[in-house]
Amino acid sequence: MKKVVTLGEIMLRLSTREGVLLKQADQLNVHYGGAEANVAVSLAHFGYHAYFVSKIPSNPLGVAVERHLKSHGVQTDYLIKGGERLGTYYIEAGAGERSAQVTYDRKYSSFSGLETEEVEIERILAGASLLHVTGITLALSASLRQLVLSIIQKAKEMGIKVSFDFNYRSKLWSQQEAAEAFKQLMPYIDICFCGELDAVHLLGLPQVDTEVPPEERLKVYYQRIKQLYPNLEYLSSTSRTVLSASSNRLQGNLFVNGELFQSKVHRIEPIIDRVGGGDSFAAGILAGILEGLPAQQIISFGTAASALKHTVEGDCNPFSWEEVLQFAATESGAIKR
Ligand code: KDG
Repeated sequence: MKKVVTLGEIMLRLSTREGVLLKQADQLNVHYGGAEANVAVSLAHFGYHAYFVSKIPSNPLGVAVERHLKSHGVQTDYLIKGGERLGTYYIEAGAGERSAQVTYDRKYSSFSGLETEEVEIERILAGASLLHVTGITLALSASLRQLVLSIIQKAKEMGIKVSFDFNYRSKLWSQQEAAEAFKQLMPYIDICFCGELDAVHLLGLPQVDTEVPPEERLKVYYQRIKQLYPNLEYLSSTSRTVLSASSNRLQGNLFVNGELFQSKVHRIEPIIDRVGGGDSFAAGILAGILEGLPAQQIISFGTAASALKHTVEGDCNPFSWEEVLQFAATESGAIKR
């Protein structure tokens, strides 16, 4: 099985149950999450040797987080131990028209202090087929921006596919800061997860008339991005219509060789937990690409993986390749590995 590498922060997640505000809570549910760790978990469940690179503290929370990763089959050999704390985040559950709220408590985390010199980049990348990083890491510190740039440059040199998910988080930085950092990386990326809003607000593309049908609009954006960055092989995103806190419509988009492929529209109801849905999607798309599936099957698989994630608690997707396949088969017929 192929070796894949993701790099990012894993955090303790503390969440209220539905109907309870954070300020009222006397109990919180414990999960662990972080976009790149979530992708590693999915890829491990799909059968890959998924390595997660990060820095965690040498304390009981560090032990817990490592156990969490191992319990999902993620390889933890490249976890660096040190620093003072595990980043934490809180989720106040939404209900009806009130959406969920995220509160970060992750400043000065072990990961945010990680320096490029601490990471054995060549050893980590040796034998890998894919490196996946996201914009969240870039938001956390200048030293992490340097590390991400160094690792993706080395991956390119070594002929490893590089995947980048914009994952813009407005609570971490401004659009202007993100735009600057993202543009620096774009020339090295093979697989990019970014949507229409990212194209306009982070890549600065002129807005396409909103009268143009959504599918055509997205195609225009993707064509323009591809003109700017011809290195991009795949561009992908989900289009989500939020119907309520517990109901969504979800469709996946994949742009490759100048063509846009879309999944069927999934209606997800009830949503048990939407956090990590994007990471599950990204992992599904990456797995489809690694397996050399045809584009229509890649997008069906990725979107099915995301839809399934919405039905379970926590940030991670625990479904195997076969389970996602079986679910996806209901829409597109058999997908063969
Ligand atoms: O994509 C899900 C992530 O947002 C979640 O797991 C937490 O990584 C996280 C973040 O920084 O928000």
